[in-house]
Amino acid sequence: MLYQYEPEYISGQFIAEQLSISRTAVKKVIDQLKTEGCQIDSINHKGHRLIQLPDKWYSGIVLPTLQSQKLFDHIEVFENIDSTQLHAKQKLVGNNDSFLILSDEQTKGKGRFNRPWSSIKGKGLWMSLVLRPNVPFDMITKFNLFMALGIRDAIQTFSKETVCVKWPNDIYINQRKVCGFLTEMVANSDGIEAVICGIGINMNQTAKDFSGELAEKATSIRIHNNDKVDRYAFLKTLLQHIEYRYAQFLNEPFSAIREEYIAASNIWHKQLKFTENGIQFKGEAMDIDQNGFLIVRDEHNQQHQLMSADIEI
Ligand code: BT5
Repeated sequence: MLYQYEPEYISGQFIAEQLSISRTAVKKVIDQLKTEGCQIDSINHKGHRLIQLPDKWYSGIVLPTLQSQKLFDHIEVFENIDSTQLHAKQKLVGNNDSFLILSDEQTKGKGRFNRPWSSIKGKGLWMSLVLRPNVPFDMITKFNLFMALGIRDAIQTFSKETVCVKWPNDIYINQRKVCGFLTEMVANSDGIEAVICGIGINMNQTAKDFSGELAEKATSIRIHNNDKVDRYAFLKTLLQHIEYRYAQFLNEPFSAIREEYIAASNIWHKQLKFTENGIQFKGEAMDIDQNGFLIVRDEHNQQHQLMSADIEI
């Protein structure tokens, strides 16, 4: 309620009436919120006003923020978890639900090929989205391409600098990675049972939050924004874009977004290093074909059609 009424003051009496609880209970919760780091201005005879939230997800705000979305049935919010992706995979068994898992921190965040994903507390958007598209399993690559544009567009709304897609799994701002995502699936011979899309977005880190290899490789939205990013506004924007791209994925071929995807990509006109199934080669990206495969010409003038690969820029 404090978030909903911000920047107005609301009285303890009003909160108590709305929630059918006692004023003592209201006071207890407000005191608790303050110890958690919520900045609340409380004035006698006037009430309480939210000034600033701490860097954490409150399910009481996430739920109303995402109320209008039609992508999933429920949301689970954690302060700390090993990996939202691992948890999502356990949760999808034995039901047909679509859902979202969010966490303030991951202790074992994973990228592709089990590479570690740095997910420090309160700074990023670490989430896994489980969807149930009724499509054959070879559509997973196409799904990834549509998601990339959705995530890119959402980040662009909050960034002063141009945000690019680095085919097939990364989002970049100025040669640095701001987001990595991966799409996994559970499938049987009839088709896909579930798609699990794990998305890691560096939202509010400052440069000093990145150490080791990330000091040179990573960036956050905040670094390219005038101010700290409002996590709820960003989450809402992201899910609106994902919802739009998911509907597009279900109804249209890749060719419908091919030109947009090519224009959003940052891999053109440069020497790149590719690793595909453990084999490395240098080359140049020439095109993305009608099916989303990357067409590459290597240094021996050989042409490759890649479905997925690691690219070093
Ligand atoms: C990815 O893998 O880029 C996919 C990352 C997906 C993470 C999300 S977070 C929510 C969900 N739960 C999980 O456990 N995972 C998903 P890949 O292309 O393999 O890139 C991994 C590489 O990115 C690492 O080897 C580092 O070089 C770099 N990296 C690690 N953490 C990073 C960060 N926070 N920002 C930018 N780069 C990072």
